[in-house]
Amino acid sequence: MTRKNPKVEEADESGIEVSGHPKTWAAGVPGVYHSMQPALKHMGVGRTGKTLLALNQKDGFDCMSCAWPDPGHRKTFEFCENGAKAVTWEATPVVIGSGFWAEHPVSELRERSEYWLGMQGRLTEPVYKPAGEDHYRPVSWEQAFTIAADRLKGLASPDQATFYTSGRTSNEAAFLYQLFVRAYGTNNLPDCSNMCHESSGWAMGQTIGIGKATISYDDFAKADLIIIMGQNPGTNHPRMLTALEEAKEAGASIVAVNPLPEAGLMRYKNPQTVKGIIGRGTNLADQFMQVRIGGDMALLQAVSKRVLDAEAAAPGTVLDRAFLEEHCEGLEDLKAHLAGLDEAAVLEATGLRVEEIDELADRYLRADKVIITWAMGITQHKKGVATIKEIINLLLLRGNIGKPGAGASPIRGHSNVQGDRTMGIWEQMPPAFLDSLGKEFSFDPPREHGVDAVETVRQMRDGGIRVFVGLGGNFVGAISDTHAAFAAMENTELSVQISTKLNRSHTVTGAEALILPTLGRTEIDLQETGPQFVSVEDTVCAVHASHGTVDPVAPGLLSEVAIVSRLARHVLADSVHADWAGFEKDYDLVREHISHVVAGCEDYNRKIRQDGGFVMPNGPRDSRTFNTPTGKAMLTVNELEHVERPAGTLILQSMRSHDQFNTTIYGHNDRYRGIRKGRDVVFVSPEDLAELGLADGQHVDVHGVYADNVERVLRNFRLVSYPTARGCAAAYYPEANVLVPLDSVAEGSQTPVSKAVIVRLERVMAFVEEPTAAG
Ligand SMILES: Nc1nc2c(c(=O)[nH]1)N[C@H]1C(S)=C(S)[C@@H](COP(=O)(O)OP(=O)(O)OC[C@H]3O[C@@H](n4cnc5c(=O)[nH]c(N)nc54)[C@H](O)[C@@H]3O)O[C@H]1N2
Ligand SMILES: Nc1nc2c(c(=O)[nH]1)N[C@H]1C(S)=C(S)[C@@H](COP(=O)(O)OP(=O)(O)OC[C@H]3O[C@@H](n4cnc5c(=O)[nH]c(N)nc54)[C@H](O)[C@@H]3O)O[C@H]1N2
Ligand SMILES: [Mo]
Repeated sequence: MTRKNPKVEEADESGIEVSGHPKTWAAGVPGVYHSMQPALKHMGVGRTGKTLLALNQKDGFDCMSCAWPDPGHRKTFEFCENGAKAVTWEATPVVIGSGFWAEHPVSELRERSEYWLGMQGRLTEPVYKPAGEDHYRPVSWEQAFTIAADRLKGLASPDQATFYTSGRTSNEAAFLYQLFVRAYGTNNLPDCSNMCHESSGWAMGQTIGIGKATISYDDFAKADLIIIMGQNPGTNHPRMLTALEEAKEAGASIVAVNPLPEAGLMRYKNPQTVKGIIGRGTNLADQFMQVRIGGDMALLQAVSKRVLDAEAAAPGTVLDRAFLEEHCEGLEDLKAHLAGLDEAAVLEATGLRVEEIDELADRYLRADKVIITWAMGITQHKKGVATIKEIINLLLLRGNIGKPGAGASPIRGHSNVQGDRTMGIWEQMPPAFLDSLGKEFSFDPPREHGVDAVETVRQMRDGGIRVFVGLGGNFVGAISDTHAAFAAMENTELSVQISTKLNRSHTVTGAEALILPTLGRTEIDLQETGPQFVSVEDTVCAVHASHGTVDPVAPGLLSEVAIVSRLARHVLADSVHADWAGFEKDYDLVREHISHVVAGCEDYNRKIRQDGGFVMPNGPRDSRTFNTPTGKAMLTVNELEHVERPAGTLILQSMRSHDQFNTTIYGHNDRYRGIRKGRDVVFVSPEDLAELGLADGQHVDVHGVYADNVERVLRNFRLVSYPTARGCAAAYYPEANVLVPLDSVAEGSQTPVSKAVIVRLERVMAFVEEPTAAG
């Protein structure tokens, strides 16, 4: 039974409750308890059982909350609290009924919070907003495809359209989407990865020839040392804590590098074991390094320098000489460069003590097998690419790539963001891929690079891009410089969003707008030849099938594969040799093409049906082969630079609370950081508060400080005294996006610098304790 148009209260940000200190442990019994509650409440026992018990099981569906891999030995409850929230949010039987659109003008929806929008329930029918009107109205699928195809065909050049993808999209839908877009005539395929791990792809591509993790799941339990940098697994990859606990039990030590003492990094109570339920849990991090925001590059250089110094003191005993000679280039240049490292600059950049850095170097030297993992705290920086290159340098020095228990491991975000890239979702796919795509479908794919996410906003703003199509995601909600992004989107002629639920990008639109509702991953995807499954790739390159298990929330929903195929048919007719009508009936036909086009996916239909799927080939991991111009792994020289902070300012990072998935807000608590009933907070250390003459509980306007003098400000945020690194601050994403200038991007990858915004806090004296508009 579905329920329509529920009444949802906006949060009252004036009622924020702060406990004042971070939790020191994560998960445990409250984890399981918290996971089940929303599911039972929103879906009832039946739907809860059919979803949560199928989550990450071999014949069930892949969790959409993150790209963490499944262990070979799965448990009955192979999910975490936040996975359960993601499933509940999607599989909820609450739907948006037809009456909703007449009741709520777009101008009103625009003022609503992301929380309110998401809580309205699942989208169930295509809707269209004509130019000049303030309401969406239901239309038939045929009308919707005709409108979209007319506008796309009417553009002077295919490059006037852009086709965004968010990382939940399946391999099958992603493959068809990029085929459609390239057959239409453009490489304008920006994706969420541009805002996420793009820096990892760049740095790793240039140094080791592949932009993916060089480890597999089992390597964690074989490692001697695991260094976790710029990542908050307790909230964002909770099942990683189990792998870390197993690694510890097998003897590994763990170092966490983070400006915040994040709960999961400190201690973990495993909800799957008796010890976890009744005991103190496992102390995870053996060393916590409270680095200043943006200080990682300096830290890594300092550790590499200590490694080289140790080798100089006892030649032949420290470096992996055989590996370096056979497989690497650039050692002498790196040595020369690091010899001149300014240790005072390192201490300034990192905010750490010499002994702490020495301790990490010592741990690194004592370990034979080292894994370094990282996420947004590393990638979303101006020097993100260079910092990741320093991770690679450090690993290469002692041969920590391409041997068991060791490697470089970017921990991906969206559950299939890695697979989407493998399938060709990238504005710069290499010629070999384009050649084989063109050959398979008898056409000549465009060769010129397309636009990425930031460039999409620029070109929409400047009028070059006239049509925006989004396969999932919440583009204007997720990208930097919110107001600039809104204005850019509103400058287009048509925006089309293929979505499961309502979000900001449905309320800030082109002159005309379409919403095309789609099936989620939890749902049974029944087509003419029977129920279909899709496939996904996790952060360690394992590819496997995902089968929906609950009935679709509404009868008229189309799958992503069906929507893309039908849109392609309407736009392209039969201009490429592709059986668009056949694809949606039988996804095996799509996979057959994937077999021929995507390297590593040969014989896809067979391999995907193997127990547990298969693992993509990976040169560095499998055979220490490096697909670089020289065929060797590159040690690189990167000029040290750290984030400058003018007097009176702080460096602010934007991060996720425990109650959100990216722009989706499940609730207003951040349990592990002791925040309840609100999100408009800014975390600052007690010492900095004192220095700035401010105090916990006061309200401030947070001003971005940039040379372009555009006013970027978050109003009326509550100060929270919190043990973050000195000189640093933190606020939640997506709210903090307003502070990040569009042109503030990582060098090379163009990833918005979401983790280092220079801000000035201005006390709001006359804060009136009443609800702010729409939270
Ligand atoms: N429940 C849940 N799961 C998710 C998501 C979600 O929103 N909710 N999002 C998914 C996605 S798309 C992604 S990309 C991942 C994101 O996973 P994370 O990268 O863990 O996400 P963030 O909340 O951005 O956390 C960044 C972490 O880096 C630290 N940090 C910030 N700046 C620096 C720095 O300069 N140096 C260092 N060393 N650390 C720093 C922060 O304190 C924080 O712990 O999670 C995925 N999984
Ligand atoms: N300031 C700041 N900005 C950031 C970040 C940050 O840390 N700080 N992080 C960045 C990162 S890492 C990322 S990945 C991006 C995220 O950017 P996006 O991926 O664009 O954003 P999401 O919030 O994940 O998208 C959520 C929407 O996806 C739709 N959706 C959910 N499931 C499905 C599905 O199965 N199919 C389809 N078609 N639609 C679905 C729903 O409508 C939902 O509202 O944001 C980036 N922006
Ligand atoms: Mo991400």
